[in-house]
Amino acid sequence: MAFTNFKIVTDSSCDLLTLPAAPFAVAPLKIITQEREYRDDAQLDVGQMTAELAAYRGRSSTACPSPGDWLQAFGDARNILCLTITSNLSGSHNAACVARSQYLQEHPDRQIYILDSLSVGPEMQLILDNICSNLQLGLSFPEVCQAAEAYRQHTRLLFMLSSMRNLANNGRVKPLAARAAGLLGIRAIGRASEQGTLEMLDKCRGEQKSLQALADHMTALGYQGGAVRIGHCENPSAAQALQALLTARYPTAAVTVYACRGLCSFYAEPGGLLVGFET
Ligand code: X90
Repeated sequence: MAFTNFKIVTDSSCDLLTLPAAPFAVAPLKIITQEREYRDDAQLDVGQMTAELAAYRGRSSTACPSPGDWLQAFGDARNILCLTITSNLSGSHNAACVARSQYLQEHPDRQIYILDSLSVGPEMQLILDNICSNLQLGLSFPEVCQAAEAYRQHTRLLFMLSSMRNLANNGRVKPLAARAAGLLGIRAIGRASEQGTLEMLDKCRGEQKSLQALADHMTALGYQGGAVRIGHCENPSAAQALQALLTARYPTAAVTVYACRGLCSFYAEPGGLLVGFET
């Protein structure tokens, strides 16, 4: 590594627990019911949480990391690149900015660059990958930050959801938009808008048609066969089917599939897919 004391810090909406290239820390979000609180960290049993939520009838919500949680994740690093979930759906980005002010008051010689992903999950992972490879190439701190800003202009996020109940109940989408996804057999397809909000694109009947539609929307948004990350909530078969579809259509496609962690599982709900890709 070209410089010491570099740290990548993010919140748990990125679905990652470790990162190979640099010191890494995650500020956890929380999933809250009237019965208990789930901390979205390495100790969380995501399968158990999903099962408990499926049987639960009360209210449930989420909470972003506090400035204190962010400060803890910053630790004692001199150069910090901090990537957050979209500031338009969560207070996480704002809390990170508050933590930065506090941190710089105590350590005026240090640097914290906060990058608003305007997205979530798999698109954040692509940005983190870009940061890691530029670190390995030996770019300087400002160069790595600038490259990540530029790279972010060439990544997108699509989703396919069987239910948008948790999104609607927590005010992240209008109830009317969420209604279609609640109907039996209907999948809602949408994307993260340029402003980092949820934007509906399509309603499809059946999984096969929905996956075709996802691939078509990717093409329409400028996908040309680059990197893709597919995060799923309890739906590895749909994620793999989309992976197969994409590699058949784009021989150069580099597609990886993973299971969402807590925050994304809560909002994507069982069956949901999140797709981050390069354009
Ligand atoms: O601060 C908090 O409590 C967290 C709130 C997060 C709300 C949105 C999470 C979305 C997770 C669901 C579908 C993708 C939507 C993409 C829009 C940017 C994933």
